[in-house]
Amino acid sequence: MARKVTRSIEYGGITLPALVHSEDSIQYAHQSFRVRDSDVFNLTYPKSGTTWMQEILTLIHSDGDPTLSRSIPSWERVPWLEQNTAAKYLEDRPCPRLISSHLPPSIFPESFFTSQAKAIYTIRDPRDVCVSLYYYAKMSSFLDYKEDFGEFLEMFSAGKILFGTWFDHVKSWLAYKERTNFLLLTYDELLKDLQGSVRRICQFLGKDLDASAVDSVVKNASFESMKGNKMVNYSLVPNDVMNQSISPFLRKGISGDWRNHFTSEQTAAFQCLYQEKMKDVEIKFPWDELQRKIYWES
Ligand code: PPS
Repeated sequence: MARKVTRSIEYGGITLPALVHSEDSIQYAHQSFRVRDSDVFNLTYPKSGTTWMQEILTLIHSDGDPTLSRSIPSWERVPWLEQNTAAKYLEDRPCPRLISSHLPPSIFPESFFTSQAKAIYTIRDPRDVCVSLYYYAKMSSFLDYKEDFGEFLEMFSAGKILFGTWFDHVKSWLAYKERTNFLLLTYDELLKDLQGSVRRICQFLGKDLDASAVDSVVKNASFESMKGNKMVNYSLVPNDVMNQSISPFLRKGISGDWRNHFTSEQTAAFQCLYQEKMKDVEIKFPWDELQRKIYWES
C-alpha cells in the first residue's frame, strides 16, 4: 500500500483531514457563511449516511428525476460546508441550497440557529460507523489507519479520529431534536423503510411528490443504483486518493456488520463506554441493546 499522507488541521477542538479542509474553510463555515431560511442541511457524523442523504435530497428536489444525480457529482450537488470548495459551490447558488456538513454545533454557522433553515441529522449505530470508517481509512490516502481492528476501535472510542468523538457529535446535535426545523433519522430506518423515510423527508421539507416520483427517489437512491452511478460512487476520485480496489466507498450498505468485526470483549467494552457516555440521553435507538445491560444480565 502506498505510504499515507495523513496531514490534518485542528479547529474548535476537532481534527479534520487537510486534503479538503483548511483553517480558512472552517472559519468561512463557522463565521462568514450566511444561512438562508430556505437552506436544507444534511448533517452527519462521518460514515453515517451522508452520501445516501445527498442522493435522496437531490432526487426529492428534482421531483424524482435522476438527470441531475446522474450528471453532477454528489459533492457538487450537496457540497460540504466546511470544505475548501464550499464558497465556490454555495455563494451564488439559487434557493433552496442543499448542504452537507460533519461539523458539530459548536462550530456550525451561528446564523443557522436563528434561521428557519431545515436540518436532517442522520445517525447510525456507532459500531457500524467504526467498521465503515476502518475500511474507509484503509482505502484512503489521507486518514489515519491501524491494520489491527482493535487498535482502530480504541482510536475511534477515544475520539482520536476525524471530527472528534461520535458521542460528542451525536449528543450535541441531539440537543436540537425538538426544533420544528430539525429532523432526526437513523441509517437503520432508511434501510428498513426507504419509501416511508422518503415520504417523511418530503413532508418535513414541504415537498409534495406523487407516488411515481417517490418510487423513482427510492429506486435511484438504492444501494445498487448508487453503486452503479459514477456521480456518487466516488470512482471519479483518483486511485491514489481513494483506492477502491482495497475497499469500495459504497462498501456493504448494511446494518450490523460490526458483528463480523468486534470480539465479545470489544463488544462488552464498547457497550460499557456507550452506557456511560449516553446515560443522560433518553431517546431510544434501533441499536438500543447498547443501553440495556444484556452482557451482564445473561
Ligand atoms: S462519508 O465519507 O462520511 O461521506 O460517508 P457516508 O456517506 O456518511 O457513509 C458511507 C456509508 O454509507 C453507506 N451507504 C449506503 N448504505 C445503504 N444504502 C445506500 N443507498 C447507501 N449509500 C451509502 C456506505 O456503503 C457506507 O457504509 P459501509 O458500511 O461502509 O458500506
